[in-house]
Amino acid sequence: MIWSKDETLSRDQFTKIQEKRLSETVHSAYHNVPHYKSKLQEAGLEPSDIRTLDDLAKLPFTVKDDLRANYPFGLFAVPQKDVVRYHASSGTTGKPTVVGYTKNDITTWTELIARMVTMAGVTAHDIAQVSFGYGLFTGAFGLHQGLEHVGAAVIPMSSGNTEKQIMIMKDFGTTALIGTPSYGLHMAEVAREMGIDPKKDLKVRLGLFGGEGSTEAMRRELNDAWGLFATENYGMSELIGPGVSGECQCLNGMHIFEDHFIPEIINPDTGKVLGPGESGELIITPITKEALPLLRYRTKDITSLHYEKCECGRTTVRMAKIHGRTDDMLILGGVNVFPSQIEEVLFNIEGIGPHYQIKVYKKGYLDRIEIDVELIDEDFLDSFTLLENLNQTIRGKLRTVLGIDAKVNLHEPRTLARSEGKAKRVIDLREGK
Ligand code: DLL
Repeated sequence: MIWSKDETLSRDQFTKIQEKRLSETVHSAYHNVPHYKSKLQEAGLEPSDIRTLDDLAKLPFTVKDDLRANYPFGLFAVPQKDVVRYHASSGTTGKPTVVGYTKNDITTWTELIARMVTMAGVTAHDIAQVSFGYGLFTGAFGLHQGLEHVGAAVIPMSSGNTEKQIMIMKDFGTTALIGTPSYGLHMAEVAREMGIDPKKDLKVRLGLFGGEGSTEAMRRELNDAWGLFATENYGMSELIGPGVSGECQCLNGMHIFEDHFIPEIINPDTGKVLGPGESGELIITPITKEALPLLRYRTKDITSLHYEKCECGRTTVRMAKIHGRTDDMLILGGVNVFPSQIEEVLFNIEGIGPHYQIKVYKKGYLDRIEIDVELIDEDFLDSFTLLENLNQTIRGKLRTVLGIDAKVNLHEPRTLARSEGKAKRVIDLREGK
């Protein structure tokens, strides 16, 4: 089922809507946000210079530091009385990035999540367990309101307290699980430890995963562990929260809601706009947000855009899986590698579990990498030869597939830290990181 006819417009119709809404957004930003007025003036632009999609590239980019420099509400385009909700992104250091919503923004968000969950297969018959953390994080509230909007029964479980999650899941008959993919894997493991087979004893048929990267190998693990159908969705607090894009059941990439967001892909080093299918940094201009308009926001997420027809009937452009961030690329002995590529290699090796952590540090002038992985089978521990062979296999695969030399540490089953939200996969111990 398709939630809204606005997901099936012709390219011309999308262009018309985008141009009209882009112009409104630029006007609002210019007249209501001093930061944008001076940015546009510096670039020698008047709002009326931005009329068509071709004009978009004239606009300056917005970056996270612009939000930081205007903390907390400096980029808001509406008076405080019109704001009905605040959220903030966690941010590992310093102050969080604050975002705000008007009543209309909340309505838009709810509508977009309704589209996204419908696309993933959720209907009014579903019982949806939201296992994202409720609070300043946009994940839980965003999904919650859209799921209710389609008529699903929502269990606002939040993250953590995993045994209770499983109990509720069993007793309430949860059919759709909403959370990060890493937490999804952890929950399945806890269920099994409780003597519950997620495939046989639970009714979860859909998994809607997002908020962090995941590979196809991880999707297979999730599908196998739960006996569910996993889809992925993408979003970002600054842009709205979850609800920027999501996969339909054809699994052809994530459909972007183009009547609300204009996507571009740029070369992150030069800023040059790239064409369909080319990989680079995703830039998004939200075109219906009232409280916090952002022009050409640099997401730092690396993906590509695909306009070919999708069998589901939606005509919106699709973005490929995020295969890294411009700031999480590791350069090891001159080889560029993303943590997601390491994950893909690890997940395809038998005998090790899906939990891992990467440590990067300096030895002399060289960057070195150490990967902690976990054994699935305790029996390995009894045989030095088996352990050594497995270690060699992992190192060999990393060398042949990615060209990197890593130290691999094998750990006993269930000993590495588990995530209840976004997994911290990389610990960078190099100075200044
Ligand atoms: O994570 C919003 C969200 C919540 C999306 C729940 C989907 C589901 P932030 O905390 O601001 O917002 O983090 C945004 O998370 O720039 C990506 O790097 C990463 N991210 C989100 N979804 C995906 C995904 C929410 N499907 C940042 N694949 C983004 C890869 C993702 N990375």
